[in-house]
Amino acid sequence: MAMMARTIRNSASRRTMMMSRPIFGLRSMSSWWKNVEPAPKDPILGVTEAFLADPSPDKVNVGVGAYRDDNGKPVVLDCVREAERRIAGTSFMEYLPMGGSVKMVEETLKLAYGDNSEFIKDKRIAAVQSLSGTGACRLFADFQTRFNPGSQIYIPVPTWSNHHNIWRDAQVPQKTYHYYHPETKGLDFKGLMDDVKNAPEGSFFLLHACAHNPTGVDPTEEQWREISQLFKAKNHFAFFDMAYQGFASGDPARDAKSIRIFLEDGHHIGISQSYAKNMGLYGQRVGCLSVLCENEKQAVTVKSQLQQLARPMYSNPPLHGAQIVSTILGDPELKSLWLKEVKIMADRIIGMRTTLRESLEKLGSPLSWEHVTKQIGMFCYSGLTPEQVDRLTSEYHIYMTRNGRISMAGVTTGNVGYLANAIHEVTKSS
Ligand code: KET
Repeated sequence: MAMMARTIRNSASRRTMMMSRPIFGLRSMSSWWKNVEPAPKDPILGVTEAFLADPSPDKVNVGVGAYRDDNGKPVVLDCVREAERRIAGTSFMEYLPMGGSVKMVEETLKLAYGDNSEFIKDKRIAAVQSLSGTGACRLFADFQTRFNPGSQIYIPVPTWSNHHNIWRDAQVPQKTYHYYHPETKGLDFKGLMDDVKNAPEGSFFLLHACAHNPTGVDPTEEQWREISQLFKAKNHFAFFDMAYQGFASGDPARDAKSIRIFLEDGHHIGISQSYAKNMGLYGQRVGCLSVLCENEKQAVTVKSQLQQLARPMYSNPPLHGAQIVSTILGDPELKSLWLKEVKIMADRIIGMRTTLRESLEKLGSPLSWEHVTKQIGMFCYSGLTPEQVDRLTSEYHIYMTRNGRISMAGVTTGNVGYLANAIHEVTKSS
């Protein structure tokens, strides 16, 4: 009895003690995230946020690279609708393997390496389904840092802003190489070649396979050959980000030319592929990371490590988008419908480039807008300054990234005149 009383008294006094030192507990609970500062707005996706928040009926979004039809509406391709109809009956909800859909990956490799690629036949490619192009780049960056610790990545100036975030978060130090020449609004080929030459032997380089983002400037076939030769001489590793296959020429096979040149020259390359743009599967997050290896044995080993990286991050990739892709590419009829639809998207953009340039010229702009039609792919690197972009947004409700990049995929017959007029107004005195 006495012992029980003592126990009660003890636990009561312990409770009082805990209550009398709450400051420690409370303070730590309320200050878990005290040191967290607000993250800076993303230079691309932040533009979409600002656009959505603007109530103006005149507003135009030429920020993010997402294709719109001529009415400014997002597009679901007919081949995708048909693939979804075919999949609907199957209702398959199982996990995919860590490396994703084998069928989707097989078809995806053919697009990059070629239908009759000897590397595919010889099983020399380690490849996994990725969380779209971003996920493929990130998985590669993590692979690079794990198996080549201390190595750097050479990134073009300028580039897609997220490249910097991706390799930063993977703890890979970044170097840059010359790419764009602001005066000629074309490729700085000499600067690029010098940087490739001066980089330490065996460096990693990030290359845009086609339709360079944000400049819309690609090397010619001849220049790619020279770049490839110099990479060979320097023993550099080429990692190709191919987010816009089909958007440069309208033909995915032609757009893979840079990659095919490197393959012919015997490079062991890496490739990030994405179906966000060329199949309009933005939100499905379906893509592929591949690494060409010395032989089948090495490819099996490398793939096992890529899967090992994926497992603790997201375990395995999503299923539905992969099913759409493999249904389309695995059926000759659907595949040719897809190729037609890619060409329609690319051609609409090319048409809008001509109309935008002509509209600016008709308005009597004192500047040259030749680069609008010379550049290729989804973007026009307009040459507008950040201040001019700010004026476009505040005075005309036109939203684009502050580096002056116009997503031509958001330009339509309905808004091109308004856009040209606004650009003319903010540039005519410069
Ligand atoms: N690489 C490049 C060069 C690229 O422009 C993008 C997307 C991606 C990869 C990644 O796409 P994903 O959706 O992960 O397959 N660029 C557009 C969208 C974005 O910024 O996320 C853009 O530049 O607007």
